[in-house]
Amino acid sequence: MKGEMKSLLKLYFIMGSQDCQRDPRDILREAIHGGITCFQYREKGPHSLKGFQKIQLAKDLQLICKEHQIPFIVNDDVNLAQRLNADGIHVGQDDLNIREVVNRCKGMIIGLSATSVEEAIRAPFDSIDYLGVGPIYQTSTKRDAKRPIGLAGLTKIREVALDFPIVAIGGINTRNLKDVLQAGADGGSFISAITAYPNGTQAAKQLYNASM
Ligand code: 3NM
Repeated sequence: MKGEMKSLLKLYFIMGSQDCQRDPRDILREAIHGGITCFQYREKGPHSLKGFQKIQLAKDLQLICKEHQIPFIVNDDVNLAQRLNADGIHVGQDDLNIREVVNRCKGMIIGLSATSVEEAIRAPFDSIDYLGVGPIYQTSTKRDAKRPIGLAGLTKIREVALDFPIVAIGGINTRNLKDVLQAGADGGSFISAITAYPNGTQAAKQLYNASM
């Protein structure tokens, strides 16, 4: 189970409409063809969709994931994850109480963010499936991101998490992905390293090559 989770985390693409200059459906299809292993729908922050439009886009992206057997994980919104019967839910430390999420999302993949060793130590390892650790590097994608913890911070969290599945986040790209994996992450997650490029397939392929 842990091994399976780790392979799903290898190339973890995250986005919402606010991250896309073109149709998010096209970007997701391209990224899947380029080799991503997991997708998180994160419709959040300035210019994000609300209400019906958010749900409609979620359904479209979920269908694309289903067609290609890629796990569809919802960021933060437990109601949406339940309504769509998503494959998983990812929550941060400031989002809902993790115990409540665990109770409400039985059977789903559950991801929890950790930005420090202290947060990682407090994580309910037997009730969740993976930790999202970061920001590793500076990111301009999330306005309220904490200070980067760097590779040293990642390595410290790896030490306390033993062999628990970890995906790294924040400023990860083709140039630094290998370092992040060597510092202890099982995979990298990305927004701008895919959405900022005109060809999502090529961007994802280059990330895949950089991970090898
Ligand atoms: N969460 P990019 S950093 C969504 O540290 C998100 O928890 C972060 O975007 C955290 O790959 C981040 O473009 C943004 O840097 C990641």
